[in-house]
Amino acid sequence: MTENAGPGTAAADGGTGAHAGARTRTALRICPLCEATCGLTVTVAAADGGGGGRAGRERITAARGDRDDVFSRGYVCPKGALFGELDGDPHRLTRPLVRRGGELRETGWEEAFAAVAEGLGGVLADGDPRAVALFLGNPNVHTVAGALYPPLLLKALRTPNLFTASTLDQMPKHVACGLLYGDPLAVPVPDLDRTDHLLVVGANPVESNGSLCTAPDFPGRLRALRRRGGTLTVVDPRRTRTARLADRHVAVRPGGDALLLMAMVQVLFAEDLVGTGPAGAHLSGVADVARLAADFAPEAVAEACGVAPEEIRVLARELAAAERAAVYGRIGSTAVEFGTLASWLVDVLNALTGNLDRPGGAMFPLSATARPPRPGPGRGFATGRRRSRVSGHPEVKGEFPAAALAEEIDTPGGGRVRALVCVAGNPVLSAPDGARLERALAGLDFMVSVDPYLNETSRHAHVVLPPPRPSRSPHFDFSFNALAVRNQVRYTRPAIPLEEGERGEDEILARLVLCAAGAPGADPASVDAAVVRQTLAAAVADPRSPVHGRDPAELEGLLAGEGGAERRLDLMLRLGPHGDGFGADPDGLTLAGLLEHPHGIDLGPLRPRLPEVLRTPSGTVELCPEPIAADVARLRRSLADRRTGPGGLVLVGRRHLRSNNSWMHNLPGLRGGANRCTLHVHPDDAARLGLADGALARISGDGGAVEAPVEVTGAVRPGVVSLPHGWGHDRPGTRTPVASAEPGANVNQLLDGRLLDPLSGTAVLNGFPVEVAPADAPAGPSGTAGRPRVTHGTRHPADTSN
Ligand SMILES: Nc1nc2c(c(=O)[nH]1)N[C@H]1C(S)=C(S)[C@@H](COP(=O)(O)OP(=O)(O)OC[C@H]3O[C@@H](n4cnc5c(=O)[nH]c(N)nc54)[C@H](O)[C@@H]3O)O[C@H]1N2
Ligand SMILES: Nc1nc2c(c(=O)[nH]1)N[C@H]1C(S)=C(S)[C@@H](COP(=O)(O)OP(=O)(O)OC[C@H]3O[C@@H](n4cnc5c(=O)[nH]c(N)nc54)[C@H](O)[C@@H]3O)O[C@H]1N2
Ligand code: SF4
Ligand SMILES: [Mo]
Repeated sequence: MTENAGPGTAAADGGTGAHAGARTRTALRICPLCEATCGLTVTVAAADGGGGGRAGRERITAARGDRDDVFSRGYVCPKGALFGELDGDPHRLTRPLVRRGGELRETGWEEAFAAVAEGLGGVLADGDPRAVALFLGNPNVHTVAGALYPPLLLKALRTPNLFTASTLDQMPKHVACGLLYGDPLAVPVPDLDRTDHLLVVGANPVESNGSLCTAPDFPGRLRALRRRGGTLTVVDPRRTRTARLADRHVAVRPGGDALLLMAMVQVLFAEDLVGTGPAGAHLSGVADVARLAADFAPEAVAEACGVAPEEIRVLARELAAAERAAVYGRIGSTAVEFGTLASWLVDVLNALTGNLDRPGGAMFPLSATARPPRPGPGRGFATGRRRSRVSGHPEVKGEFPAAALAEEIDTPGGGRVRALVCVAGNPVLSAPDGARLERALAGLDFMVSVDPYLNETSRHAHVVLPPPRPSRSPHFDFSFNALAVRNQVRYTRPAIPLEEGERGEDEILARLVLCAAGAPGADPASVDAAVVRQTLAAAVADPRSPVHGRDPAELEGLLAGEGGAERRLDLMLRLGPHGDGFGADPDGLTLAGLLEHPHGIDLGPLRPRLPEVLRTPSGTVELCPEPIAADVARLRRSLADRRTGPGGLVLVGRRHLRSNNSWMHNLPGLRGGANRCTLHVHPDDAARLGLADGALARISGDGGAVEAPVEVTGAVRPGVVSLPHGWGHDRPGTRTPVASAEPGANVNQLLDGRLLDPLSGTAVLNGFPVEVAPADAPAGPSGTAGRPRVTHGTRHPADTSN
């Protein structure tokens, strides 16, 4: 039996895309490329086309949607369809790189881990754990290893210096949910398939395929909503593809959402439209919210948020009138100046209109690997248990702002970060002021990157450890099942076994854990074994656990799975809310049972979960938490004091369907067309500023300046320009030639890292002030002279480092 043989996985296939006569088979693989988690059927062929079929030579020649997948039902997007190209990218690293004499050279794994043990060990030997920082990038939420090992790595490093992509993304939502529900991971999602009215705030799921809301074929689900007579409203300063599907598009002024949503709350109270519904019994602080919102009548906010008072009233009335409605916010509501307030208001609106925790509203999914709920009051959620060394940023969910990583490295003094472990991250492009971060990285005593590419960030590492191609990794959605619009569980084993000379990312990360723990020579399996033993010891001691009082050694013996990661998955499934409890519920989930269902197991529609999700001290949904109420003063100030650049311009980002953050620009099949790094400018602004379509514009911000071709389009609101992120592939020393051939500009160079949402430490990546001028024009009177000038195509100081 091949590794992932199962019904429908081992059949010979027509040989789509394979050489004539080549032996092919199909396999199942959940797509790891975005949060939609579509099931794919991939065609696997021997690369040499011969009959040898040596496992090490296999490759993916085609991918299509798995029609039998219980959740995605055959859906696939252009990225998923190109899974084979992505998987087979010849520029992926296949062997570790170690820096010797200033140059990164391919080595064997033992030599690479020895270099990590030495480099990391050298810094750790000084006895100050603060000297090592950990950066975790986005793909960690898309891999099994990224879910299972980073917490252990952090623990072994004992460092307070954790930085992740969350503070470039959704941290405001975690803070809002932490304060509201007592658990930052209790994030309600719109019950997409049953709602009658969806209000989308700052999300473009038709391009992004959805985020903090896992829903394969999000666009199809939006169309279905409209077909069943429901309505879709989109709040976005750009007329996006999602906005074009909508009944109503509200072109809010960037950063104005908190004002807009606050005014909607004011209208609900003023017009007596509040009706908290079934969740009402669990809410506290409703009257306090009314008091907070009182100053924010539509007339008071209209100018600042750019939405007419009457339109704000209509938005509130429609939300209140809908039988079942949900408000859903994403990047445009989080990575903004008032991200936590806006994220909080999204849930407040759901609660006040009776839509929190009811079918068709905003609901809490229940993942199969969730820890069993603990009813009753909890300890609540707080931030600021410690402060970052340089700027004194409060810790949030154990993290400091990604925007502060550079200063923690380049600012002298005790506790300075001297070594970095970077797992699946490219902060040089994804975080503010990459030029400064690059200079900082170049000065580290030691850096290790776990990354399949030699890119803008990993090029600074002393050791690069490449994970295998996704076809050779297993897939389970530890994160996204907890954000899915339907409860379901799916697991796919690697479609192709590891080649000789490859290491699974589980093994790579387990060995990093051992290096961090000062035991580099220990068996990586011991890392998983320790977790299993600790988890079982806690479970048998817990009176609420189905295994209370049982013998942990016996339970350990019952675990199935090939390797430590699978055994841990089995353990989590069996102790999870749908699990078999090691026999307590013979029909419950186990890994073995799940493997018998290669297309997944549907666990039904979302169900109301209040109050079991609550961990607040009061045991209620605390609708008006103190830190939020305090931040409203800042919101009030913004009514008078709007932040724009000299020409009245602010910049927002955008995503393209055939891209993903910084790391898919090296695939020819995903390049070109509209997926380009151009500056969208409204025709009025273009005329005013003398910007011709296709001409190069110079964009300046607090962190520097970049150049990009202008695309004049009515799709952006006047006063708003848009530049996508993840570009700027013009550094030397990378090994992504396709990306480098058309590098684009790094939008985050416009930021200096100081502009943050204070409650969450999240960088303001949308709605920040910029100045735009034709690239050949001299700097305007307001001038950017004296500021660092980093334009694409120009070598920065750090570029001389290798
Ligand atoms: N201006 C602006 N900036 C933004 C955003 C924005 O909207 N505007 N969006 C922000 C958001 S939402 C996010 S999530 C961040 C993302 O920030 P990052 O996570 O730092 O950036 P990515 O581009 O996702 O880089 C992921 C890295 O992981 C590597 N990788 C890919 N697959 C794997 C794998 O299987 N294993 C390992 N170990 N590595 C892998 C890639 O090669 C790449 O180096 O960017 C943020 N930056
Ligand atoms: N194809 C593709 N898919 C992706 C990604 C990708 O890079 N490409 N990245 C993945 C990641 S890491 C994430 S986090 C998700 C993000 O998922 P989404 O948030 O759905 O993605 P975006 O396309 O960035 O949508 C954000 C929208 O907010 C708008 N916006 C900007 N500022 C404001 C504002 O102040 N107010 C309002 N109301 N709107 C504003 C922007 O115009 C944009 O249309 O996508 C994921 N999926
Ligand atoms: S929407 Fe596309 S990229 Fe996202 S999981 Fe599905 S196939 Fe993959
Ligand atoms: Mo993200």
